[in-house]
Amino acid sequence: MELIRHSTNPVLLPDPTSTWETYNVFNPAVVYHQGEFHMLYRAQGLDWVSRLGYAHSKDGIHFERDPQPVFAPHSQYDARGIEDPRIAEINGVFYMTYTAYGNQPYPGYPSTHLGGSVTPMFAKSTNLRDWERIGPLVVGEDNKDHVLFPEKIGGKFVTLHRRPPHVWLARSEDLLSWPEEEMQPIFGPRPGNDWDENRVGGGGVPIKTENGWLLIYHAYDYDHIYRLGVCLLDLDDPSVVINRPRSFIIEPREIWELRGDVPTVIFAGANVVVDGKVYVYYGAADHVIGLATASLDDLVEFALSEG
Ligand code: BMA
Repeated sequence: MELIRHSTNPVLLPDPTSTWETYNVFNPAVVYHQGEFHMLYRAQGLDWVSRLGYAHSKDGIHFERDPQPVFAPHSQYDARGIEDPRIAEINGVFYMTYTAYGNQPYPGYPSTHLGGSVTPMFAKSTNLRDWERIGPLVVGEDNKDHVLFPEKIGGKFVTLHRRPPHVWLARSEDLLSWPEEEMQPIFGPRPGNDWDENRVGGGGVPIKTENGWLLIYHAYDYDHIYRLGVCLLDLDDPSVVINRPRSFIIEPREIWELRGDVPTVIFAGANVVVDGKVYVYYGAADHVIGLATASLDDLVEFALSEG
């Protein structure tokens, strides 16, 4: 099966009259709350630093944006940008996972070609506009694509994260301490399976279903084409992968997915379910935001299949 693109795409474009979202808007988090879709999206402007903008919508298609970003860098460890948010609501509090891109590596941080650092971070909010930083998952290693489950499991917060090239799971009592003994790899690239044979990373907040946690994840191949796929994780122990179909659910095809700031990228951190329909919002070519949907039943049926 494939996700169906909405006819009014892309749903969000850069704003050339702005200084902070001039060039790219992409990789959003979206939550559905009190009858509205709320989007926190990554924006790059004249200085190429990523900040998060806020937009909201009644129909999930036409979004109204705030004039200024709601979350911006504040230290040397995120000076180059706040990237790729995902938002889970747990007991009325919104928890955001995001990647802090710093201009200074932590001591011992593996050197990158750009000389900075990435840190998987947590923040929280009760109104989706004012965010308070909680702290990191880990520091000093290449780790991103972390996304919280929308409820505690076995009494603990559970997050997916990515130690290349695998998706890992981690557990915490309080979101502050993430013991290494509670971390484990749960799935990786599949050698020989063309579209997800190089790297994988978690997508939006896992969706709870009778058949398990439905996870939409991204992967790229040796041509650096980013696609989305699904898998099902055990409800009580999400480190157990119940099933993972062979094929993807969407790949770059439209011109705005094929060409942008980084070509051939579909990268999603948002999969909201409203009235049985899954709304997948994704960054396309690191330049604009697209929307594609599927019925939850169809996605689960596919997730249970060989695919
Ligand atoms: C990943 C992330 C995303 C980005 C993607 C494609 O590593 O950094 O922010 O969308 O690369 O460029």
